[in-house]
Amino acid sequence: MPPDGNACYNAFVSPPPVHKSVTEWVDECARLTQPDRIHWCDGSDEEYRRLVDEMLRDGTLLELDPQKNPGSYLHRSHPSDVARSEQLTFICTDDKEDAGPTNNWMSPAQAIERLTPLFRGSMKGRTLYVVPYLMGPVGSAYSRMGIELTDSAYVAANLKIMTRMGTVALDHLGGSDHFVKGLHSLGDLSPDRRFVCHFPERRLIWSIGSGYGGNALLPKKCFALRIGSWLARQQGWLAEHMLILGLEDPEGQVTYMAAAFPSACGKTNLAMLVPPASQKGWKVWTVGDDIAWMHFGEDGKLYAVNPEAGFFAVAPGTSLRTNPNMMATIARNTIYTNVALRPDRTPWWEGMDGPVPAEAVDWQGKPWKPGAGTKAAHPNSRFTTPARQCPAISSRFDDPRGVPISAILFGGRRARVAPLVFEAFDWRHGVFLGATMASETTAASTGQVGVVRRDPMAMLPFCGYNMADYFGHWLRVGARSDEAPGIFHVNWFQTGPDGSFLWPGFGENLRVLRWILARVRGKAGAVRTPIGYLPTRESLDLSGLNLPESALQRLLSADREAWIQELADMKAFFEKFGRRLPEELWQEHDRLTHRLNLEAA
Ligand code: GTP
Ligand code: SPV
Ligand code: MN
Repeated sequence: MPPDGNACYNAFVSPPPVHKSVTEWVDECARLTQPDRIHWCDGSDEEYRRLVDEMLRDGTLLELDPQKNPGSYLHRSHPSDVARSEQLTFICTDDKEDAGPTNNWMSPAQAIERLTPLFRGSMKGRTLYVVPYLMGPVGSAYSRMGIELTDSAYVAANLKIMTRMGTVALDHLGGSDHFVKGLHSLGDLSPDRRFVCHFPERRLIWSIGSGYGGNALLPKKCFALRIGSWLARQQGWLAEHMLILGLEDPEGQVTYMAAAFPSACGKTNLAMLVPPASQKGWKVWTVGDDIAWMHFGEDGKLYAVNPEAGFFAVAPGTSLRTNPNMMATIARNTIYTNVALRPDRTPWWEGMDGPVPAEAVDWQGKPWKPGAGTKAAHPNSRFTTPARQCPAISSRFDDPRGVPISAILFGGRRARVAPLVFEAFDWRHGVFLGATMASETTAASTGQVGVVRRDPMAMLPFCGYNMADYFGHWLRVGARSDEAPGIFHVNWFQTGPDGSFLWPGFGENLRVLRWILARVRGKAGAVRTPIGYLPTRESLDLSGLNLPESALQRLLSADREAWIQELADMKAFFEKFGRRLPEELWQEHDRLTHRLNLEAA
């Protein structure tokens, strides 16, 4: 037990019985950060209400209209702190090569030296919340434990929604000391003193200077993906930036799929898809919208669990038309971050149903009117909402065994080049498709928006180790199984000459899921092309869409010239990894080159 009356803090809520390594670490962090109080979170509803009350009092939260948005609140971040900070995110492995060319690296010693002065006394006058959390279903062999120490009540409240928090997590830990440590402080919120550092060899995360989502909610990207991917390679599983959905056919059979799209590229929307009226009898069940932990079972099948318990999802563009399931999910008990506020104290964002409000308060708290030339909601404004409230939540959401995955989809946001859907020839070619995926950057990360970059498996910002080794791991795990899922590539985002989307997207994406399902069942036609199998016009249900021939042409074919140009960029990307890149990927690159050139001849 930590000593009572320690000079570093003047109030102490005593910890529950835990392994001594937990209390020792909490004590060590408290000596460094010097909070006024320490609060051990039990994860109860009552505790959540107290956190909210405290934040309503100090202005961290504003209450929304209790009739129209019961139990829901608005939080406004510091304007410089509204997206993940990839430039300030570091992988701190002993050997620089283990972080690889796509990650920022600092040595552990250097990171500790740089961040220690920032953490020293950073919690003075504040409360240190000890947040134990469980990632994954209760009772699952695949679930993992972490503890976040944070001086942000907003973070603690978000974690109550996003994870299985408190007592349930400590029960999972039992007497063991196997947990991921995360220390987080808001610091002074200055981007000059902001760092998100990962020490995978020490199962440790240090984050300071940001209160925003992926920088501050350490279980999400920091643990479930960066530390998670490291553990996954050691232990033979996969930690991926993927949604998980169940597609139910008109006979009632459910087939599960996982899909990796980069941030703000449509995972949440696909995971909650509502089929259009034309697709009678079909249904999509949501298992997860952002992260999948996947293990090959003894039967050779790949099983996935969603480590999270809530959704931290993009607000702009969310509407009854695009995502009615999400609109129902957020009807109550939701924390909104950086959206606009209407005069009737309801949230608003660009792309929501109904008229644009004649006046509103924008995400920075300033008066806003249409035509102001600025967005009312920040383009990366989000809401945090319990997964259990989703009308489409899968009955297997909490299944400790996970769900068997029949297809893996990779996809990006690409105005040109990538067709609507195509299938890999085999696992190895599928890994190549994932490894060479490219997408336009979005507002989810600080920096320029709309620039095409290679974002392998949508993991560029999230892989906690050398990506060359990550590709090798993917190649190995799939090669071991005869039951490995089929691998597909999708793109909902091709645009026409006027910049509008060629494909209607959202609910209509069901047509593509149906083709994928038919392919894994061996029941759909396809044409073999240099890049993979593309749907024949007859095999994809396009009825009633009335798409112009020019659009169909672009959606359903591979532009050879454009793909030949891609080859050089893929090669340049691969070359970054030097000799560490698995030979199989160079072979796949050679084969693609050969197929494209043969066709050209
Ligand atoms: P993260 O939470 O950042 O990982 O994002 P995500 O991949 O879950 O993306 P999300 O589903 O929230 O979608 C991001 C944006 O893309 C939203 O503004 C959506 O409205 C838009 N979007 C999603 N699906 C489609 C689609 O099929 N077509 C088009 N045109 N836009 C889409
Ligand atoms: C993403 O950026 O991919 C997100 C939001 O899902 S964050 O929690 O910030 O990572
Ligand atoms: Mn994400």
